[in-house]
Amino acid sequence: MQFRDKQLDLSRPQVMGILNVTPDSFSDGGRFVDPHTALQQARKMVQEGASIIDIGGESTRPGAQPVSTDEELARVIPVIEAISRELDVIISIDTTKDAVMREAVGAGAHMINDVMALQGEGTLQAVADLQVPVCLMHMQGEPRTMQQAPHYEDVVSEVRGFLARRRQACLEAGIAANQIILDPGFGFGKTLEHNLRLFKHLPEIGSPLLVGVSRKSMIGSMLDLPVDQRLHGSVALAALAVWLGAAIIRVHDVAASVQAIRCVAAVQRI
Ligand code: PT1
Repeated sequence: MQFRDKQLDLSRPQVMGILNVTPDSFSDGGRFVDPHTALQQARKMVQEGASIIDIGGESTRPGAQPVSTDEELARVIPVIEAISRELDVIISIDTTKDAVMREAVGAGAHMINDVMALQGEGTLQAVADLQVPVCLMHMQGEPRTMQQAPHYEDVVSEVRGFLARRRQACLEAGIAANQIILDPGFGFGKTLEHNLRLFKHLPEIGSPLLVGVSRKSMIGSMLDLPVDQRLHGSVALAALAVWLGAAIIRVHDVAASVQAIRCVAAVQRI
């Protein structure tokens, strides 16, 4: 897949490193708000094997409160500028706002990661204008309330159907078919059973697929462990997602995930 001036081979699994520049993120909140600290963390993730850095200035974890456009821009733009200047890596902007999408690509971002799948005002047009790859994610509800009472008749077919409709909306807006990535949205308006059912049926969701389960509460529920002790569960599910065909794995712990994924990919390719 082409990401502006950079090419990424999605026939091999790729790791997206998470860089939260929010004071309230669920697992590493406030640690990388300063652009210099953020750049150091990005550099470490690139050295450990990440091919994409996903920068987010608005937390979307369960219960999170929205932030203003100005606040989000003030957090992410200096970090995008620094990484774009200093590192040879694909920069993803995790946002639901059209203004942030446009400014971020102007500052050097290569792709859009939207947990609202371009349903926000002006976002379909922004991505159509910018002509960069986009990740469309499924969510039931909105972050503040999405875990209150998630409900599906058939979670796999509903998530697959939603993503197929959002892909179609993208095509009709003028976004190229080969620039669209799909994501079932683990933990976004889903119970543990919904998350596990989606995971087991990952190959039916569509492709190429991005999977993000790193340190999430689904792992906490299965293992009865707090967020700072979910590394092993996260790495196990990253490896399994690759086995089930995921192209991009979104993680906090890049070194551990890259090692596990390389081993799975070696078995897969023989
Ligand atoms: C994701 C994702 C994301 N996750 C994409 N972008 C988050 N494309 C942010 C919990 O249950 O999976 N895909 N951007 C983080 N969101 C959550 C959701 C964090 C749930 C934690 C939980 O603990």
